[in-house]
Amino acid sequence: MSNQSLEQLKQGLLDLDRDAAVKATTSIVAGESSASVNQAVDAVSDALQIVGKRFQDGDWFLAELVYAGEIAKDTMALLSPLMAAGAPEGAGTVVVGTVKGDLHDLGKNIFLNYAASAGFNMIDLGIDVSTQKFIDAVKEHEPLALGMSCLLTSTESEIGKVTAELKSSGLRESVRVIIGGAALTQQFADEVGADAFAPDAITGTDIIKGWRNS
Ligand code: B1M
Repeated sequence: MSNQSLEQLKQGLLDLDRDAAVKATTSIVAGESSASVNQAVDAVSDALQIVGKRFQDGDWFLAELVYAGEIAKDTMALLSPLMAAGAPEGAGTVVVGTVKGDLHDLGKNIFLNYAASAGFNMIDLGIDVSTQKFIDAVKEHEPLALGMSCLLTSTESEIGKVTAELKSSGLRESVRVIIGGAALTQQFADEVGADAFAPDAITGTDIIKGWRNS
């Protein structure tokens, strides 16, 4: 990452300097920098990886984790409208949410924006979504895919509850299930009977594009 605005964006997050991060993002959004919106999203993700490591290692505390999350949200609010620009119409509906007990939504929202920019009609159930809410949304919207995001190992069992309930409600054959988030793996997806695990938002979008065309 050699671009100055990208460096300033990443450094702003790591210094917990909201003004610097927002200023760098604004300059990228305004086209004053040669950096692309996708590169800016990657810079935010890279910075959050480092934030997570600092928290895990005990170098940063919860207040810093929370504030970094807020700055990331501010920058993503500026980047998101551009990610969705120029979407072709009619790719199909995808219901997406973060599982019950989990409040992380930055990664889910990035997936949501990439998929929306590929023309999918995205129904966002938000965070802390119960099994019943996922099931009700599948009944209501009859989506091509149901997406669940999960970042906490303590909440990953929620995904298995949803796939089990889809099965017992007779809905499992009508919808594909895609899961993503730092806590998850392909092996876990296989265990809970999800159709796919997406390690990142672009792969996730490619997977549902494949389903649309199959
Ligand atoms: Co939290 N947190 N957090 N946190 N947090 C993690 C996840 C953690 C790994 C940090 C650490 O210790 N290293 C750790 C989890 C450990 C574990 O369970 N294994 C952790 C913890 C412990 C906690 C709390 C419990 C802390 C506490 O209170 N003591 C608490 C839990 C609250 C709750 O949810 N109930 C908590 C709270 C928070 C904040 C609210 C402060 C904030 C979230 C703000 C927000 O989301 N609005 C926060 C943050 C920012 C993080 C880290 C630093 C960054 C997460 C993030 O947004 N990453 C995180 C550390 C880390 O992940 N390394 C951490 C960037 C994002 C783009 O990545 O979400 O993985 P990610 O999404 C990627 C892909 O995974 C994929 O696409 C995205 C882009 O390519 N993807 C999908 C994600 N979902 C997808 C869905 C798809 C497809 C692709 O299809 C449906």
